[in-house]
Amino acid sequence: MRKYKYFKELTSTNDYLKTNYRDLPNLSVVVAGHQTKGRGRLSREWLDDAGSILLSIFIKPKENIKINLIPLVASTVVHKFLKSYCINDNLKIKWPNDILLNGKKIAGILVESKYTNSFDYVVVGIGINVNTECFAGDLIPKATSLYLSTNDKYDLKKMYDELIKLFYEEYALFENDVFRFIEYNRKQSAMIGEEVFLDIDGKIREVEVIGISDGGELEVKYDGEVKSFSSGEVTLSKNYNKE
Ligand code: BT5
Repeated sequence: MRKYKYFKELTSTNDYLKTNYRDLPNLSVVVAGHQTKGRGRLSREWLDDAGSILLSIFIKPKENIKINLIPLVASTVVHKFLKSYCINDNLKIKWPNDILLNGKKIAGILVESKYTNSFDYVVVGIGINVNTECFAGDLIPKATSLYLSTNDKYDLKKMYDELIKLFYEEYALFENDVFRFIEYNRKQSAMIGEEVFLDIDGKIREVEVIGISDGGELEVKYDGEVKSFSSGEVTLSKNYNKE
């Protein structure tokens, strides 16, 4: 069984690792019962309750690692993990960091890194709605949980152990073979072949998603041209004005 540091409450598990990474061994994991400032990308909020999985993993990457592909490893892990709990449901990866269950968001991933002369850290944060019974406000139509989908409640501690074990296994594979993760993301993508709205520097454009590049970028077609975007650059949605 894997060891992790548990806190009843943190501002954010990602922030904890970003502050303390100097004192921690590679692949350290931190788990929180609740986050007071849980974050998504671009300063968005990540909300939780007592039924949420909230964890972050600290990676001190080896020299030759393709950092840009780590989000694809994380989405592969979370997708595989959840698939074992809802075999018959429609579970898809929305590039780069959302997992959608029957079209609604069940998990989000936030990968952050710091580079000085080499990478000081990559922090992979994962939030999964497990036993959450209901959502509030604008999350009602777009968020879901395992409980809401399967009507079962789950043992979070057991799930943390499984998820961390799976992450370690897949990350070890990634160090030798990145391509399987690109392929997995292509196969499980909710977006490839879809017309979606892309927020590019504050401008909304309707584009067709063509694929995911070997560098982990999203390839889209608009104005008759194919362009690639990295995860930091764009937000995409199936409906205008929604994330
Ligand atoms: C994400 O950002 O989806 C990444 C979320 C990562 C959360 C984990 S929890 C552990 C670690 N510590 C942190 O502080 N963060 C990580 P993004 O794609 O920007 O999506 C954020 C948006 O998702 C929000 O603006 C809401 O619309 C929506 N949202 C917030 N909480 C949600 C929830 N519990 N379930 C589904 N959607 C949610």
